[in-house]
Amino acid sequence: MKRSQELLKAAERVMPGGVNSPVRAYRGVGGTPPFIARGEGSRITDVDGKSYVDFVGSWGPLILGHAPAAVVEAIAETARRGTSYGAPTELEVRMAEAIASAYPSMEVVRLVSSGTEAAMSAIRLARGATGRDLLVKFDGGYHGHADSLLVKAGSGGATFSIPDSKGVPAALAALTLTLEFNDIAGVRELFRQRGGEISAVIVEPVAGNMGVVPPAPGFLEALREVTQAHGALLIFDEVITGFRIAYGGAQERYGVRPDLTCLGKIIGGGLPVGAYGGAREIMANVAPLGGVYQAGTLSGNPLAVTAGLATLAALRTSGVYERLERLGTVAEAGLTEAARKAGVPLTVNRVGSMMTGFFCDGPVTDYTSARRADTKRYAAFFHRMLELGVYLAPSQFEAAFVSLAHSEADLDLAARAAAEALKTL
Ligand code: KE4
Repeated sequence: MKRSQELLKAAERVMPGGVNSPVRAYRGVGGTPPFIARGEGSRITDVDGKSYVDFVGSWGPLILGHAPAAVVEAIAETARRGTSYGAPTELEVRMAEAIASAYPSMEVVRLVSSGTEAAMSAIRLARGATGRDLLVKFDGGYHGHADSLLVKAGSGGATFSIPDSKGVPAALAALTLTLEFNDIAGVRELFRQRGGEISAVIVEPVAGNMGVVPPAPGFLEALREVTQAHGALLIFDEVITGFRIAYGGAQERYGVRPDLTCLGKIIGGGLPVGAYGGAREIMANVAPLGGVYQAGTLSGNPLAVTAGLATLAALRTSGVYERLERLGTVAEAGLTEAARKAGVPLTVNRVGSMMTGFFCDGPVTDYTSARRADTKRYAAFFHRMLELGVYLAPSQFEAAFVSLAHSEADLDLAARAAAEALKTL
């Protein structure tokens, strides 16, 4: 840990908390974050030479694992021809076509450079298209750090219990209404009262930022029906779930068609890409066609799009999602069995290759129940696992990801480490 500690000191002198994204500073679990020197397949190695089986996967993008040959080669080959033009390229057409064919609800797509940009743009579009100002999100839902969305946010917000960020004008935050995830009655009641003022509901169809919480049966269908009935748009934030829980994301897995979808992470294959899209007539509101402005110097960047295209191509190989499902099942079973043997209360929520073990007993179905989890116990578990060479998210309120690069041997190592770590709890 010596080199990481030296680097953290240097980093803290020139970056807030020594990091470029808060969750990386380990404030949720304490201790010094290992600085990573390289990644390969399912493993990462830190600057002190310790290697780990990685279940963070850069927070979701690395569904193929680290440095997959096809992606690295595609980036290198593209870079030799140039890195950015600020002009249209064929690569962007191919990416938008690939997204539109995987997501029928996304007839027209705009590429941006992050999930935050995708969600920020989607809500501006919804407000512009409907002429309404109110926005509905769910407690613990995280959609990036745009002002309107940092209200009772998950992820960093959940870890630090700063539901509302400083610097967000009260007047703006007041336009974002929040409900409990999976609370169908609450959604119906809110729309009964104020449906005519609501531009959109934005939801992670499978919550990932309060930890993994699947939609309750009928919840997504109810959102679809209620928004339709009141002329509000339904926005699926599939930045995590897109191409993760099915090639066509949550809208394929649950058969619910949103008006707008946000994508990110996997479609960049580890480089910065985000996207938002929907029906042609809604997207006709987006500049330069319509009056909703959104722009970006590096939107559709050739290197990032190339990495994404190579990743999506690999995900179209037959049997990929069956393998991810099988690996997820094995990972879940290993953790569940380890907790049972150690007599530690643990609730595991999993959808496909994304999962969270909550240190509490009883079901976790929303943000309130997720917050019952024992974060101190999670921190102790986290550090013991790190010592044993297993790299988990440094927060109870995040998802763990299995990739196609994870072997049964990796999962067996993780299960044995969990058994050992849970015993010491
Ligand atoms: P980015 O701007 O970080 O690319 O995407 C924001 C975002 C939007 N929507 C969902 C559902 C997301 O999960 C995210 C980002 N996720 C977090 C952690 N789960 C990224 C990690 C971080 O903030 O460092």
